[in-house]
Amino acid sequence: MILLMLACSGDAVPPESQPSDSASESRPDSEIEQLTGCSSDERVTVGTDTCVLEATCSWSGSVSRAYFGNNLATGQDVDGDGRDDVLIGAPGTMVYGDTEAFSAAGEAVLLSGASLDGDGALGANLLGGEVNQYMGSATAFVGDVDGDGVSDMLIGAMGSTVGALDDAGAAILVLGGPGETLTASATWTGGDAFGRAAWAMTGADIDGDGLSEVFITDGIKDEEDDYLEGRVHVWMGGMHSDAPLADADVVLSSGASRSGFGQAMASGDFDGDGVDEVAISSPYAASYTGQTWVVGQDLALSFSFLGEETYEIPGWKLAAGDLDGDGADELILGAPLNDTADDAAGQVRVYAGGASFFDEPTLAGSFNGERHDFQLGSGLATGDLDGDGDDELLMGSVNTYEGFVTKGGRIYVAGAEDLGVGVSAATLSRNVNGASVKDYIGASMGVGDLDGDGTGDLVIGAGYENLDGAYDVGAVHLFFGGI
Ligand SMILES: [Ca+2]
Ligand SMILES: [Ca+2]
Ligand SMILES: [Ca+2]
Ligand SMILES: [Ca+2]
Repeated sequence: MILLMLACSGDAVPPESQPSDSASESRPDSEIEQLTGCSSDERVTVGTDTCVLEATCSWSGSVSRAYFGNNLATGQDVDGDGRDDVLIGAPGTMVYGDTEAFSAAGEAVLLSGASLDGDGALGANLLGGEVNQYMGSATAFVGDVDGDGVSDMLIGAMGSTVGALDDAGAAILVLGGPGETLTASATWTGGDAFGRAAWAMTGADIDGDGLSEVFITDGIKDEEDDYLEGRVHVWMGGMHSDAPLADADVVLSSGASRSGFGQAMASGDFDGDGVDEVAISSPYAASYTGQTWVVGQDLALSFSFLGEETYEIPGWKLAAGDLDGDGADELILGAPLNDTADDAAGQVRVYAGGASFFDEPTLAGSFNGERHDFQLGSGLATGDLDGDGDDELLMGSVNTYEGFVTKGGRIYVAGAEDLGVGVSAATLSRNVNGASVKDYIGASMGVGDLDGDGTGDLVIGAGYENLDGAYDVGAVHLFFGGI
């Protein structure tokens, strides 16, 4: 354990002992000893320079490049037992059929919060069924779509073949409830090769009828990996069946070419009227200054605001949370290439929620990355980690370096007491560091009350973590709340 902690601290491990991109796998995948749940009775919380490997509970993928935890969803109860759960995407997972194996068919797997009462075993899953389908390329908990009182979920499969179109992608609605498997209730399919359906997904009840609307992005990138205009498809709450995404109840597009509309989305009640809105980013709009839209019940693209500087990619990630406890959610925007502190040190900006939100967004605070190329804002999440009723803000910085550990990644925790304009992330007293070179932690994380004690628990996805010498197996680590 001491050696592992040294790897996290980053100054005692010579570079030749760290894996590199070009090295071949040193052992076959079948020998990977997976991390499978809670290994300790000690409930570890996040402090200063906490190592991700100190987590009380950890899970991992099963093969090299499974990218287990590359994305995850939490903060809602989707199996109906009263405890929050975690849906983990592992889009590179190898899936074994009766006669053949499908590489990168992918998987989404549910961790029921209640399983932590036992050994923390993973539960129901949904497996891909074709090579490079990337099931679990995105995951979202979307609230109660069908009105049975249980939250529902969306699973993206970016590489799904649709008709003759490779890589058209699909978004799969799985209704919540108890069960041994995750079963598709409706599959919404993309219509463009390389359209990459389900790039981003969220759910929110924007008309206040008690049923969640779902928002699904596609058309973000072309075959050259260049950004396109992007589209956001909205299905109103209720029962749904299989359909092309193009047949959604409403299709939003900003009309700005190569703007990346829908790169990220976040749902929250920004004006505090008790009904949710949805924020949608266009990080490349307005000549690379970026534009963030917020839509309400009428789904009109009538409100937006611009970024602060060109090429900062504002809205690469978005989040919503009530940091100050006034009943309205703040809108939080990550601009990982912002240069305020240093080149691409990155910045996270917090816009105050409240009755005047739609008059003009007011900056309630901003955090700057510590150093050159740290890319603060490459991941965002919110949740109440200390149980005081107000949300904490979690900010990822995927490109940190610490001693010889380059690109290990770091997650900073900030509370309302830390809010100010131009605060350096270096001054924050709670953070979690990636374990080793190119773990890139900070892109994937969330907060859910998994153990039911009333405080949120921090769930960290480390999709690029190595295990047993195998590369990018990926892992998910749990730190209990109650700081
Ligand atoms: Ca549950
Ligand atoms: Ca439901
Ligand atoms: Ca609704
Ligand atoms: Ca509202």
